[in-house]
Amino acid sequence: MENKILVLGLLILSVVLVLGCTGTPNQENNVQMANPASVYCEQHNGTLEIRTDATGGQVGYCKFAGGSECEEWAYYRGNCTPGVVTPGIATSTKSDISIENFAFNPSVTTVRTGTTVIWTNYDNSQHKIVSDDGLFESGYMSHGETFIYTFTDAGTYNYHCGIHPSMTGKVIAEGESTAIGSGSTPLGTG
Ligand SMILES: [Cu+2]
Repeated sequence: MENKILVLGLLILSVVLVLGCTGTPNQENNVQMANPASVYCEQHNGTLEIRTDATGGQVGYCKFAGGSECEEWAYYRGNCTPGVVTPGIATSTKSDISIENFAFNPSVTTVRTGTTVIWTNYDNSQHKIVSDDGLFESGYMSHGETFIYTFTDAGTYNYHCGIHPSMTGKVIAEGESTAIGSGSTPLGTG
């Protein structure tokens, strides 16, 4: 008789334990609360991109129309600003120059100010883009490597290959300056 009560008791106990476990599911909070920096980024026409860093932490980056980006909190605090602002320009602001057969193609490129020029080395030989006036320098570019430079001010920019002096090219930038300087209009007021 005592044994039966004991068995019954154990049964009840185990049922209670099982119910106890399944009755309180581990509720995961999947609701992502937008943080102020993320909201700030999107209010200023940025595109938020969440990346996972080396330690597995998540870092938000705010990407801008000009192709530049800021870590979202740095942007929120004003420690980082978009690199290039191209107000009112909706069409392409990129221009490609290929390096092929020891020549820049096209050798003369005319762009609007604010255009990012992308050089790509299609040769197996290394090349090195060097601005004649020292404004920019690519370093050694191996096959398939690219170098980019954004021309924010109007002007004629001659450049050459730092390895092969016979290779020359020219970028002519036309239009108003798109450089961010002191006294420029504040970003994202609309
Ligand atoms: Cu070269």
